[in-house]
Formats: sequence, structure tokens, C-alpha cells
Amino acid sequence: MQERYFQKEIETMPAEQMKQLQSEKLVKQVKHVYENVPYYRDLMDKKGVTPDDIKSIEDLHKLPFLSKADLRDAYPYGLLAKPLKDCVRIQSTSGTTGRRVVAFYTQHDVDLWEDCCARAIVAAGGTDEDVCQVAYGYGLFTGGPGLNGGSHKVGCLTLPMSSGFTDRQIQFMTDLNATILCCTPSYAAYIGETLEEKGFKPEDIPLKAGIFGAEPWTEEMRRGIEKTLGIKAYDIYGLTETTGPGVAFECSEQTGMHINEDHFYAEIIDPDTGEVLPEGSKGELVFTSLDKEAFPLLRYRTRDICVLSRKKCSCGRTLIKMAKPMGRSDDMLIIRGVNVFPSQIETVLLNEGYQPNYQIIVDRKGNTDTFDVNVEMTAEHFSDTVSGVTALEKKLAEAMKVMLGINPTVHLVAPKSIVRSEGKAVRVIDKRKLHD
Ligand code: DLL
Repeated sequence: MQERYFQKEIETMPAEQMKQLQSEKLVKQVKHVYENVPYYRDLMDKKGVTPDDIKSIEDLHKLPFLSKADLRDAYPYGLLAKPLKDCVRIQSTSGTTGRRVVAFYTQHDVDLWEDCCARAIVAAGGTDEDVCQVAYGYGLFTGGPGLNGGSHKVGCLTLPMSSGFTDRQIQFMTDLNATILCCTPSYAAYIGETLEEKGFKPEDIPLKAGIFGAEPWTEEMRRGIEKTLGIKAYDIYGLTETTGPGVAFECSEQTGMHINEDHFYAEIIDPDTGEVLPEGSKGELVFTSLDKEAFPLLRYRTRDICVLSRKKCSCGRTLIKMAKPMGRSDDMLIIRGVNVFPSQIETVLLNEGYQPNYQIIVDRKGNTDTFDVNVEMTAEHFSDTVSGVTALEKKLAEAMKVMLGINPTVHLVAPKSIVRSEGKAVRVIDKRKLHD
């Protein structure tokens, strides 16, 4: 099949020309941020760097980093670089404690984000003849809105399903002959399992491709999904802070994801020292948005551990590639597609009058994550009836649901029964095998 591109000139641009484009955009972007974001201007002043010091992409390393802690400190409007009247949308994801990350978009930002998602859909073989079923969550989560917009740009008939209601997903998929499915890999596996239980064979399923991301998944999982659904499964990566899905996307070669580097410049750093590492090294991925207007983060530390490669790709795209993320340099977990920080659980426990003696246990049954939190009972909360304890567990689980957006099963356990560690407390037991 002849390879198709959504924006060929950019996607196949020679590296030198791309560098030139990135340099021009960066110089403008640094000025924009310095002039409009006092928070970042202070960081630059403290580092002794001014916009005049940034003459090309080679000077990027002179700029300070931003991290989730900065987003928390500057919450909610402190990193906004455009007047509110120019902003048209927010999206949001978990913060490390009670404050969520809120990202802002101008219409220009929404457009460039949707272009990125459109590139991903076209790379997965999508055209205006396709029926694209978007089963990522809609709302504050970026998955649904991002792929919805990309699907419109490609001209696919878009089914804005959101996630869940699996029987309804299957009904629409089969009645309307959906050809592309966009959702988390674990939900794709679940849909596949349900179709299989209902007696569908891969050849009865109209799908030809899937665009799956937002959480780590293995090659083994990819093969399983491809087999049950009878499709080719493509990875897609992104994060709310930079836009959402579509920061990077897989092509037919399926050996890593092309980064949309005309919009997002990627660096790999040593997570301990901050030193920029050469191409091919494993380290923390850092992104600079080169042309976003409202929420243009410069040198944002993603905490995703990854490797970059400029090896020639058979699809003809020249965009740099990132490997599947290989883990994180912080303690963020992704449970059922939702980002969870242990510190969020701790915040809830303290708010509810418990001690921060807890343990999170994550496992996977079939294709669904299980999420249990053991919490030590305190003297003040003590109840000697089973119904009393159940009510307390339910109340805690509800408070955690409000903080996290997903439901844990809470177990109140005897005081001092959670093993005390002599070093760092073991807060998380993750029994899933998500990394190859
Ligand atoms: O998960 C955006 C997204 C939506 C990506 C739909 C792909 C598809 P956040 O909720 O901000 O945004 O979570 C971002 O999720 O830093 C990674 O740790 C993880 N992540 C995202 N995509 C992948 C992937 C969305 N393909 C965080 N593989 C990121 C592994 C991923 N991890």
C-alpha cells in the first residue's frame, strides 16, 4: 500500500530543515513565554538566561526545566500565556496531590492538537472513507476530545462513544461497520474478549485498525488484541500538559512512535542530574512546546523513561521516534487508564483523619486492573461491628474516588499490621507485568 500522510511536507521534512523550523519557532516561543508568564520569567531570571540567549534549538539546554510541582505551584492560571478571552478549552489530568493539572487551549492550540491526532489516524491507514469509533473517555480526559477532533480532520465518520457500555460499543461497531477503534489497550482487549464471548470471529468484526494508548502495554498484549479483533494495532502517546494524545504516534513499521517534533521538541535527560543525553540513551523524556499559545510549557519533565532514535523509517516519515515508554522516574501508576499518585491517596487519608499507613495493591484479572488499598484502622475510627467497618471503608473509597476519578476497594486493617520498612516505605505492590 502506498504510504499516506496527513501533512506530508512536515512528516517527511529533511532533518536539517526541521531543525531550522524548530529553531525559528523556539526563538519566538521563548519571547512569548518570557513576556507573558511571570512564573517562568522568574525561573529564567534565576538561571540568568534571557530570550536573547536563545538563538536556535541548540540553545534549548540553557532554559530551566518545568515539572509537575511547578504546575501545582502555579495552579490554576499561573502558567497561562494568553488572556482568558483567547482561550477556548481546558482539559485536565491528575496532579500529585489534591490539585489537578489544568491545561488551557486557544483555538490555534486545539487545531494543532487535532492535526497531530489526524496524522496518527492517517498513519494507521485512516481516510475519509473510514468509520472511526472513539471509545476513549470524553470530558476532562484528553483521549476522547483529541481523537474525536483528529477523526473529523481526516473526514472519517466519527462515533463519539466515550468509554464503557461495552454492549453498546459492540452494537454500534457492528451495525455501523466501524473500521478504526480508538481506546486504551486494556479496553480494546476487553472489547475483544466480549466479542469473542458473543461468538464473533476476527473476520466477522469490521475493524481494520486500532489506535491505542494512554497507558503502558506490551508487545504481547498487542499481538493478543490484533489476533482477537483481526486488526493492526497502533500505539499513540501523549500527555495533557503538552496537549493530549498525538504527541507521538506509530506508523506501519510499528517500531516506536514518531514524535510530532514540529510542535513538540523532545530531549532525553538523566533524571538525577538533568544532563541532556545523546540520541539512543535511555532517560527521562522532556518536551518543549514550540508553538502552543495558551499553555506553552518549555522543557517539561514528563517523568516517562524512554529512548529516542533517528533511524530511517520504512514509512518515509523523518520525524524522530520514541520507544514505548519503559517506566517512570516518579511513582505515578496508571490504573485502568487513570493516572494515580500515591501522594493523592495520602492526601485523602490525612483529610479523613487517618494516618498515612497504607499500601496500594494493583493486579490484573483478565484484561482489567484491580485496585485495592489497605489502610490501617485508627483508635478514633475503631468500630467493633462489621457493618461499622464496611461503612468506614465505603466512605474512604468514595473520598478516594473523588480525588482519583476511579474506584478503589478499601480494606481497613488492624493498626500496625502493614509491614514497616526499614528504608523507604513500600507503598505500592504492582503485580501486573506491563513492561517487556
Ligand atoms: O493519557 C493522553 C493520551 C490519551 C495518550 C489517549 C494516548 C491516548 P495523561 O492522562 O496526561 O494523558 O497521561 C499522560 O500517560 O506521561 C505516560 O506516562 C502515559 N502514557 C500516555 N500514552 C502512553 C503510551 C494521556 N502509549 C501519561 N504508552 C504519560 C505508555 C503512555 N504510556
